[in-house]
Amino acid sequence: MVDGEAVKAVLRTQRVELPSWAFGNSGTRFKVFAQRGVPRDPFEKIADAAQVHRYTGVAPSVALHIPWDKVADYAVLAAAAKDLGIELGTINANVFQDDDYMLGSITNPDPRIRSKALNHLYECVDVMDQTGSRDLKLWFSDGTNYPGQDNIRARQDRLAEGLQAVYERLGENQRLILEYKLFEPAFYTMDVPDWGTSFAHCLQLGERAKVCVDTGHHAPGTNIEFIVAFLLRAGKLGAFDFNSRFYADDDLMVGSADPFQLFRIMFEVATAGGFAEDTEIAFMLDQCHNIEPKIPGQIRSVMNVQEATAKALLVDLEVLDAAQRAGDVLGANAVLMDAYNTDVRPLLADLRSEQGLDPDPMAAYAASGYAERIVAERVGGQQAGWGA
Ligand code: RM4
Ligand code: MN
Repeated sequence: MVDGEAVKAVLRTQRVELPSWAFGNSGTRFKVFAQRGVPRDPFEKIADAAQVHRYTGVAPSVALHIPWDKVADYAVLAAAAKDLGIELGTINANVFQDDDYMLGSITNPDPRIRSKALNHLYECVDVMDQTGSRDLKLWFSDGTNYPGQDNIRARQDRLAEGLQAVYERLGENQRLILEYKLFEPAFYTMDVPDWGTSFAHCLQLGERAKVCVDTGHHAPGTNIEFIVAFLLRAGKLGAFDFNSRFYADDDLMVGSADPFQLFRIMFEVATAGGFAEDTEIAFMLDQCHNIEPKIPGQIRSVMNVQEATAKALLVDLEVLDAAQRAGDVLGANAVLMDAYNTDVRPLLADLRSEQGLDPDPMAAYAASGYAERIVAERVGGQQAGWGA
């Protein structure tokens, strides 16, 4: 039996980073539905993120997306976050929303556009210097739609060159986190389609370049926990972008489509020591709440991460190891399933009470009146979002 107190001790140190964009309006390519009370600027986004931390106690940072979260003075934004009890986290670059990037950003055949994209990435490093962020997370929409459209190998060369230039620009405590995605928006080739491509580029770059596993960025049926185990063994898992998917990059709430998969991923993290207090893994959410209210959507997501983590930590590793060594297939599998089938909600409720939090974060937020307040206060102005 795994000791519940030991599980709680680890859960107390767990940190989940929230995406600023989850608080803005979002939608599909067909329609963005506006919700009342949605933030109109980065300050209101961090205020909403602080609510999630207030009721969960494990979400003390928020990732920014530049230029969506562009402000005149990032020190002022960082100070505002601090006043709210949170901090600014990962900086996400955006080289996918400009007409110039139609044929790619740092892999574009046109050197002028490559240099424009690179300058944006440098700008993001400058922002990191002001916010004190450790990580620069890069996701490229670059790729091609048609066979023969561009030279696949030349695009890899340009990618390597661009990444190298940004990597050299980073300070010694800063990291480059390279995300991959199999398709969309490009439909024939993506320049960073899979973990292997990201891994190979990160290896070439050096120690401070790591892979980001976005759980929605794989082909259906991909064994994501295998990828996680492999990257952890190689010391190259830098971050998670958590979300759920049924079909493509659905960006639904983590743990909603396949909680068992999330458990299996967390189990690999646990066995590799990835929940240590000084973990190198950034546990982030990358989600959109198109039809559900955003702040409770984030609270629910953080709770789902906690539940999967608690179950993973409940796996009795000694008994599992003995069963594995004995070749006891069913016994070993039963150890995992016992942990997965444990209802960890009472344990998490206890933990929250011990931490001075409400045992039911969803109910506590609903009762707080915050949702009604932002609807009343946030009138006029332009709501945050990226439009359809
Ligand atoms: C991309 C990718 C990035 C995120 C953007 C909004 O699909 O997942 O991580 O920053 O979407
Ligand atoms: Mn992502």
